[in-house]
Amino acid sequence: MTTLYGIPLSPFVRKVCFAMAEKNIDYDLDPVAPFPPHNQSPEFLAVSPLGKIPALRDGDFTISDSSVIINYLDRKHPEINLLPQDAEDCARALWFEEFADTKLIETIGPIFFNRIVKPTILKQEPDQAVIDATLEALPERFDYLEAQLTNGDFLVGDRLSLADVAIGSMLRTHQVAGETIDATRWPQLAAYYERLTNRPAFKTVIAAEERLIASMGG
Ligand SMILES: N[C@@H](CCC(=O)N[C@@H](CS)C(=O)NCC(=O)O)C(=O)O
Repeated sequence: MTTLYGIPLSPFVRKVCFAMAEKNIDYDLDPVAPFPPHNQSPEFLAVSPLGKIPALRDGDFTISDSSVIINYLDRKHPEINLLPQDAEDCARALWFEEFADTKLIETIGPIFFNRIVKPTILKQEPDQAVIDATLEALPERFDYLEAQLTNGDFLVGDRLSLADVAIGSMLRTHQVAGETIDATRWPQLAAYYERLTNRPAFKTVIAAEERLIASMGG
């Protein structure tokens, strides 16, 4: 039995959900929220020593961190691989994952946190100044991605890779935060996101997430 710990509203958890759906891996979701006391129980800390989501249990084996989890799953279930075999393609896929998990999160996470997490989960007022400053920084990141999307349907090579699940998950956070990619300014990026979210695996994850959002009243 494989268990994924975390709520898929987290872009890091969703990234693993996209990866597992694309790889046809069955799992149960244990919806641990990334706040005390939920992420501080001794049971959860044994699986995720930093108290962060996502974490994974696969039989007796446990491991945390979205990048590490996907790397593990790609070796354990290599039939549909997300890390390309070719060294250069693999490096580029890891680069886009890094870009998503460090740079995109900086300019999308605070919008999502203030618009969604604060009012619906933490029952706090959003900070509009933070939202405005973050929105100002985002176009530069989208310009970069737009310039990378010149070689076909995917960021790396001619099929889906880790790059797409990582970037796709952050773009989904942008959408959940109430934003849309301006197709007149970033036509490649808007079309790319649309293609990704029309994939059956992405659709399944997004539908489950929509149910979760509806249950939160958000
Ligand atoms: N590098 C980690 C980042 C995970 C992360 O930051 N998760 C957030 C939720 S989106 C979290 O658990 N935050 C709680 C905390 O930092 O205590 C990964 O890729 O899994």
